[in-house]
Amino acid sequence: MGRFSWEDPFLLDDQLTDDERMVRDTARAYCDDKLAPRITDAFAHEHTDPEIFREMGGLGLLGPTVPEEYGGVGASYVAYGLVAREVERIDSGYRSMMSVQSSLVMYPILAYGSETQKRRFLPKLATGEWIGCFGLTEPDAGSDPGGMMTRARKTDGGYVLSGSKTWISNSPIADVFVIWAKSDAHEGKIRGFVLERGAKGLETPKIEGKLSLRASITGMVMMDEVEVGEDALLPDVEGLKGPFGCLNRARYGISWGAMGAAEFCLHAARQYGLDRKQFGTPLAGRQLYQKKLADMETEIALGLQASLRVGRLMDEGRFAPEMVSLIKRNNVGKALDIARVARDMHGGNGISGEYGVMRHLMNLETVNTYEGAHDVHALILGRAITGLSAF
Ligand code: TGC
Ligand code: FAD
Repeated sequence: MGRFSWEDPFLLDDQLTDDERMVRDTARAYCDDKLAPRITDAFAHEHTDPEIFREMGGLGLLGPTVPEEYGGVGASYVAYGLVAREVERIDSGYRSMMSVQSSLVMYPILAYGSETQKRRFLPKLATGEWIGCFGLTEPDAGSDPGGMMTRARKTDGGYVLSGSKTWISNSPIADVFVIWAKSDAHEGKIRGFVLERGAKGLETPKIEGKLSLRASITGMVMMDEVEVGEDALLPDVEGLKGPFGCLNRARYGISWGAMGAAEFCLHAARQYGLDRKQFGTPLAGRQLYQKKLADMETEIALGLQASLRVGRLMDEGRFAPEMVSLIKRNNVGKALDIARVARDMHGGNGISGEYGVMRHLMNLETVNTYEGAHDVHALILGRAITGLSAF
């Protein structure tokens, strides 16, 4: 007879390698010691601490899949997912900071960059000395990034970029900007450019007053005739498959991260129900309360197994983007439901910052929208199932 642990129902821990467990334990210890004590205050005051990049970098948590020669630790995608799960167990905003740097900035430079670009940017991004951001979304091009207006115009020595990106994580504090633009030198096809802080005509105003993801700073990237050299172009990719190649990795990480947030909510609701007595007994002893815990436990167990499976396929080079759409959509949607139920199970206390469940709920509203909205992933799957595009 096997053992059953409510904290690890399918013995996920047994399915990891020693190296993966080590990365997971490093991330967990850091999150418990350094991130958990900061989050309530950071969220309340909408404060993003750039020092967090340095701390994560020092532990090898930024771009962990990047090879050692460029400053990474050469970890597996499963290890990367485990890091996302630990970080998002604390807060989706902290995971956002980490996953943008890793999957949306370091990955495109590694996968599509020149040797000079890799050597210039990756080591400093890996240590967190430099902070990166990823500019795809525009005011009039969100779910449909192919409708972007940002243009790169060819000049003698390079390009001039004009346009504006919005809802860009990290942008107000970023040093490095991976920007996607339509290039007139490439028949109007989408190309990637790496811009640096200080370029004339580059502004990054903060978007104020978010009610979600308040520990992660978000802004615009406004480009008014920003001149860059030829060496700013990412040479090895053209078309939407450039940004989507990055999004596949980030969305995969989010599928793990959302389960981390959901696990926090399950643990919090369980403990609250054990401690809180009404009608003479602990709430956790009531059937309705237990059903909610059982539903949470089930969805988390299934979601984590699915992410692990896709992570293994990614490490083997056998994943398909639709698999990532399936787990990103499902796990985030389920985490959002779980956070809402956990908030309800905390009664009035559930709305206070102290218990954290309402913060997770508000964060997961963003996670459900960014990196492909919930319904957009349904349409990606619908197209794969029927062969008909319903966008
Ligand atoms: P479609 O015709 O489907 O494809 C155009 C080209 O792109 C290729 N492609 C992919 N390649 C690799 N991986 C994928 N997942 C790919 N999806 C598409 C495709 O093969 C084709 O290549 P080619 O060579 O034939 O040209 O394009 P479409 O315009 O119909 O796209 C529709 C749709 C809905 C799939 C897509 O636009 C979409 O996914 N929209 C959602 C947009 C999105 O996810 N934006 C994210 C912005 S970044 C962000 O949110 C960061 S938040 C980070 C944080 O803080 O954590
Ligand atoms: P829209 O595309 O206008 O969608 C609105 C609604 O319409 C959604 O419910 C959607 O599902 C639905 N919809 C859209 N198309 C269809 C359709 N064909 N059929 C049916 N329904 C449809 N972007 C970046 O590039 N970099 C970042 O770092 C980044 N960080 C972000 C951080 C935060 C906090 C937020 C909120 C967003 C961030 N984004 C970033 C932008 C994010 O990716 C977009 O918000 C997302 O892609 C959705 O685009 P949109 O907001 O324009 O919504």
